[in-house]
Order: sequence, then C-alpha cells, then structure tokens
Amino acid sequence: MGSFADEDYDELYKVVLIGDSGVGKSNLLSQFSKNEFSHDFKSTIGVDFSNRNIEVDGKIIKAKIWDTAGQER
Ligand SMILES: Nc1nc2c(ncn2[C@@H]2O[C@H](COP(=O)(O)OP(=O)(O)OP(=O)(O)O)[C@@H](O)[C@H]2O)c(=O)[nH]1
Ligand SMILES: [Mg+2]
Repeated sequence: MGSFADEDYDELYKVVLIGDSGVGKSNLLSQFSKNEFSHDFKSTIGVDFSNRNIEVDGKIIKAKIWDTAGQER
C-alpha cells in the first residue's frame, strides 16, 4: 500500500468520522494520513479534513476524510 501524488487517482471516496469525544478519531486520521500520533488530547473544534491516496487492486483511490468534533460546544 503506497502513497501517490495528490491529483493522480481513479476513484474518490469521501468519508466522515463520527463518534464521542476522546475515542481517537483525530489520531486515527493523523496516523492514516501523516503517520503521526499524539499523546496530547487536543479536542477538535469544528471540523478538519485530510487526504491520502492508496492503491487497491491496481486502482488509485483518493480517500478524503472529514474529522468531526465529538463534543459540541
Ligand atoms: N493508548 C491510546 N491512546 C489513544 C489512541 N487513540 C487516541 N488515543 C488518545 O486519546 C486521546 C483523544 O484522541 P483524539 O484522537 O484527539 O480523540 P477524538 O475522537 O478526535 O476527540 P474529539 O476531537 O474531542 O472528538 C488522545 O490523548 C490520544 O493520544 C490509541 O489507539 N491508543
Ligand atoms: Mg478530534
């Protein structure tokens, strides 16, 4: 499973992460898109998004993933 230039893709998948505050949505996304994990708990405000292009069965799939805030203030 490799990563590819942002605009080279065959299919675009849009995904929204939802769930209670503190379950690990933002870290799941940062691990997937940037290979980064943080031990600090920085609760998401509003909404974030990240992309990652991966190859599946010879097709390049662009995953565009929104990360929502579990705690509405
Ligand atoms: N040990 C461990 N800690 C995790 C894991 N995933 C997330 N955490 C920790 O849990 C805390 C909350 O993680 P977040 O990814 O910010 O949670 P969130 O679901 O985005 O929270 P909101 O933005 O408030 O909705 C952070 O301190 C992370 O370091 C995991 O797989 N293992
Ligand atoms: Mg978050």
